[in-house]
Amino acid sequence: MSRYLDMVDGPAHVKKLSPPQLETLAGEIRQELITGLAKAGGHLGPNLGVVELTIALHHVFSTPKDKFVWDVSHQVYVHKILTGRKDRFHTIRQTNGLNGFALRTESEHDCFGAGHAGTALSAALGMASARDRKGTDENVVCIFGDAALTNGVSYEALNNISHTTKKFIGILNDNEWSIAENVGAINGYLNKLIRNPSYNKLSRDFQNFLKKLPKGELALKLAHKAEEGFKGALSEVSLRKNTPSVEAEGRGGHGSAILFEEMGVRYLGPIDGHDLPLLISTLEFAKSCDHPIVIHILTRKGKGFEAALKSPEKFHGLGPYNEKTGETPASKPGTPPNYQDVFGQTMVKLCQKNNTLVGITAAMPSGTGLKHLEKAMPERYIDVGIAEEHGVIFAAGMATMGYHPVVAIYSTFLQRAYDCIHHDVCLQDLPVIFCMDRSGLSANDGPTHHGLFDIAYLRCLPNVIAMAPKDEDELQDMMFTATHQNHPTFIRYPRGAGEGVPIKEQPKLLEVGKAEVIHNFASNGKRKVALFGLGNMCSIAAKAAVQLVAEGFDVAVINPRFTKPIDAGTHEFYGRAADVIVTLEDHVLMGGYGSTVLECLGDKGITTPVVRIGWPDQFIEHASTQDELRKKYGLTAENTVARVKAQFAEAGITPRKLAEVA
Ligand SMILES: Cc1ncc(C[n+]2csc(CCOP(=O)(O)OP(=O)(O)O)c2C)c(N)n1
Repeated sequence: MSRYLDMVDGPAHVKKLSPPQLETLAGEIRQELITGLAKAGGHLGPNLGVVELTIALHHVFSTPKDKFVWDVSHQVYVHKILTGRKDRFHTIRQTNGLNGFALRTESEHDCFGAGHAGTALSAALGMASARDRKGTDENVVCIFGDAALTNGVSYEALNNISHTTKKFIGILNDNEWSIAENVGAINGYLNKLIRNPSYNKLSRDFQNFLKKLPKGELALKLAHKAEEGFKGALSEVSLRKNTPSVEAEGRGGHGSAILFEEMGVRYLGPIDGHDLPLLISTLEFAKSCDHPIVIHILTRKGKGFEAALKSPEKFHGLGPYNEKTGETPASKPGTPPNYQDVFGQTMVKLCQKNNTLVGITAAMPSGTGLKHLEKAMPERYIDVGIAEEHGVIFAAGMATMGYHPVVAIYSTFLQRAYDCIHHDVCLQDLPVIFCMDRSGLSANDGPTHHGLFDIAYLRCLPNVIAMAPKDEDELQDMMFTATHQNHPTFIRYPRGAGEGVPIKEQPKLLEVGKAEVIHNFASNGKRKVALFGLGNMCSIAAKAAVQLVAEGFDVAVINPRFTKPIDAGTHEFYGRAADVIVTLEDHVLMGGYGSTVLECLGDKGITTPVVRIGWPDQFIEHASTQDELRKKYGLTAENTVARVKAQFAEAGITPRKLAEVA
């Protein structure tokens, strides 16, 4: 039997369907999401939660003229399906496939790209302001989650709305969850809005609006009916919430002021975000408003898939799963532990011996591995919400009081807090430890999530100690070493599994600024190549070394360990001893570790050629695997060998002559 979904190629088709047909379409889309993502994974839970909302948005508004701005934009899969990308949906997050986030270059219906949280309200307000200045009439709709309200930027935008425009539509998609459970006072506040009967009814002007519609009385009846049904759902939602509500008296006359209204933005809600007719009427109303409005909708992450409803955190974003049961494949026996787990377990180990340590996450307990600390020593675990700037300054404050905070934030998200690192931590030379997971590629996510810039953005700051472990055991040593420093200390390590080395029971202290020579020259009269493999590139360097030795070179392999301060002595020694230096880094070449080496050698007047292997000066796309991208951009042992040989060839040293030297 053919599906409505098969007939929907664009938003115009969504407009033609009646409410019952749209309900059927919603069911079909849910199924498409569940089956379409099973093979390669993706953000299933958040997208199952916004099926009705996205359909209603496309039913009421007209993209690309109207603008939908999605916060984070991990929940745009349904939007992609409805805007001409249905046939490619099964390619999402894979090589040459659809990106997992909104992407301006992918579709004219994606008016603003994202991947980081908290940007949507500002971007949408910018669009509304531009529209007003131009005198055009597009609608700008901003869809943001409850967790976006843990992020400071969102409030900066809210603070500006009523002074900027009269036409602005915000949709607060409240499902109670960030990736993990949402945290902080705002969570309790939203809970209070949901529970408070004064808000749980249709506002008078909304009722008047409905009455004026053709078949308005019927629409009103439907809305009331939906409201009744919704109240049943509400008590269920309220029971699920275990956070205390905010009980302080506010100025709004209901025990608390409505935050949005106090900021000059009309508040409507909460609305059942799965009730299509009610959503459509509400959006029509919002469209007709001549004042900024926020509609608070309640949705359930994972709706329509039992396993996802049961485990919202797991199904926020995941790899392949069984489309019937939701089960995920067990990792293959012998798979080394993930860096994030080694980090989390080491935190527990270190915290048990050192009372000054605390672990801070910005809404990523699982992703960073800090959940291990949360479980073992909850009193030493702090989740600040999606608030990287606050988290870093908060850590700086703790450091002034004798604590040694460990801030666990992905490399890419730490970019948010750059000024805080500079102004609050480094300038005051405070002993905050930064553990930056996902330094390197986050292949399926793509350019918003690759952590390829941190060496460059940190190495220009005074007082910084920055390092990168070659394996999971060295991560432990580096964390231990960091706890002995009285300066800002940064450790970058990649996503995913470690190298499979044994992890010592007790970590050891490393000498700051000292590289590790893994394999020295044989001094056998052959051409000398010194390979400096930073972090996870050390194992690639070791592989390249084997091939280069087979090709007749004398090869040294060095693990630089520190990008700041770099080991000037060791670099100078090899700079003078080797015929060619090679640096390998999982980072952009511009300003990265290889640049540091060039500067170091240049300062000493050493002119030995330096072959730099790393990421080029461009944003790297997403792909199915890290290996595919490494191959494409030459971050491989094979390319290292080829580059070394090319370097000698350029200097007029042919393989024959090489053999002669040997
Ligand atoms: C600056 C930043 N920090 C952390 C993240 C990781 N992250 C992605 S989605 C998400 C939670 C989003 O929750 P919400 O906005 O409520 O949307 P939901 O998934 O619940 O629909 C987080 C913390 C991010 N994308 N950006």
